[in-house]
Amino acid sequence: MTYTAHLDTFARDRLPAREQWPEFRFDLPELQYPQRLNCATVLLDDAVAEGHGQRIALYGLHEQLTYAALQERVNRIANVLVRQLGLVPGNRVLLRGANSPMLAALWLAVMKAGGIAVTTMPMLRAGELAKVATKAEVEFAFCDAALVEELQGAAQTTGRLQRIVTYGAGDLESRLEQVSADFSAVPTASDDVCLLAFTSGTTGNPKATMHFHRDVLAMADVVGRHLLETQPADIHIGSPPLGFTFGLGALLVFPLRFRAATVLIEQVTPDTLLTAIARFRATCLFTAPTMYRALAGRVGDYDLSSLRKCVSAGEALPKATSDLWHEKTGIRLIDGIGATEMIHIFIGSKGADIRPGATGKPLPGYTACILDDDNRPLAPGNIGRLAVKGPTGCRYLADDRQAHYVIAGWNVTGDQYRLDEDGYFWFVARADDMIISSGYNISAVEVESALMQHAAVRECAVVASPDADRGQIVKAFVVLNSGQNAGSDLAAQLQNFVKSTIAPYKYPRMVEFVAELPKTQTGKVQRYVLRQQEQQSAGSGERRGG
Ligand code: 3UK
Repeated sequence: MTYTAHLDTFARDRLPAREQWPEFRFDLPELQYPQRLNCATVLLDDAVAEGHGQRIALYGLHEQLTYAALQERVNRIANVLVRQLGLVPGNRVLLRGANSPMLAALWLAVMKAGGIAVTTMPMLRAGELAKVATKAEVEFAFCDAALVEELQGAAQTTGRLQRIVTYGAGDLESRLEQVSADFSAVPTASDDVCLLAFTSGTTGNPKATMHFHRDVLAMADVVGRHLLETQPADIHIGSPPLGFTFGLGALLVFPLRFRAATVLIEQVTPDTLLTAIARFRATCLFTAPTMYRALAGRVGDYDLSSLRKCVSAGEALPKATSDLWHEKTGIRLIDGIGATEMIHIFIGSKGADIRPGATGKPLPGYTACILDDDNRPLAPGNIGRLAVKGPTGCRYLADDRQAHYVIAGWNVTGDQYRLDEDGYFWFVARADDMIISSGYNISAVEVESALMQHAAVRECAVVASPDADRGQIVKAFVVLNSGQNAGSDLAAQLQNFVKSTIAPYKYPRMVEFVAELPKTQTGKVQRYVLRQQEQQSAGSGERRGG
């Protein structure tokens, strides 16, 4: 029997069968973790023991916490969990709130108490929260008082979530005064589950990915150490919620692991983000490609001289966006592909190794290849399915879809990629976003990247629209920059522009101007929503030319 500190074996019992696990590799010396490992000890208690207690760990808009103050806060929350609420190691604790120092402390306290954090996006509604609470069999919840209504809705429909403690309006705060400031971390196993992260896919039944204490440290020891080279003087900042593993790593785990600081702001808009970068003198920025485009237009109004690194993830980074940001700030974006299943980024490049337009090379500790339809690795130059293995990987909680993501030990992300002769990986499309028009394979993203180079275009999404003659045709949904006139003249201009930028057969035969694009809560464009819309209007005979 392997070592575990979990008295509640819910998560362990729902891991996929061993033969369905991906192959895990721990080739680097920094990935050799001891059998007993609590990630909160390494992230927090060790930092204080090493003498960082008086340095700032977390900056928020309303408070800032040193490493010592954070440790005390975390200990008190852990005591509330264990002594007042009765948490047993292995119990699930749902966390709901906008990014803030308190939310970060709550997450660390769940780790320290040996619980399992069920992180959620602040925008989720009662119906979605109900699915999460049911699937994860959640016992406890900490919720920002301002967001509690939807959670109470979920509690009513599911009968779960009977112990919700709110913060921000005094409930948790007064409990913290009643308990001790000392708490020793529960001696969890490195392979005890500590995090259930739901995938951002919005279709149907959500998938919960399961991550161990060692996975939390592995993302820091690969991405923080090798891609970002995080140093104690760094100050991280950005937009992804802590409920998205992109944000959890970038805005909490990496900075603490390397004794740096992080800025956690609740309402992220281009202006609040730029204001906070200037105010806190942030050094390392994390956000998605569309936000970089929005920021680029306003950088002149702010002092961004503290910024040294900027990371883009979550969606393909068009070369035009990378070039625009470079032109405006002098900083070349670090692109990285990550996934909730892999917990964080596994392919990316930094500094002089960056090739704008390519995602990059596998990070130290990871290997990647392109598989053909028979799951054989393809030679460079061919388009196929991206497959990866390394220290982290996919384990869905009790879900048959494990067999789709893990194939012959590889994690298969659902992305079409191409490898070049120099070992760089180039994003082609999400497998579902390939358009087949008159027998030609056309990548939606390639057409979008071309459109985006046109000065009138703010954002766009390209999808297949059913067509009687060609099977499918390329259709572009375009959001214009202000001051542009939507109309058939501009549509024709954009079509010609694409024809002169990439192979003419790829041009969008239909262009529709829209005020905004449908997006997931992690900021990804929902091309499938537009695709469905096209299928429905084709079915009902309502077709508009363009
Ligand atoms: C797409 C990218 C091209 C790709 C994530 C960083 O996005 C994250 O996780 P999700 O589970 O989505 C995974 C899918 O998103 N994608 C992400 N990054 C890129 N496509 N270029 C990129 N740079 O389709 C992937 O399969 O929401 C990102 C860190 C942690 C994360 N969870």
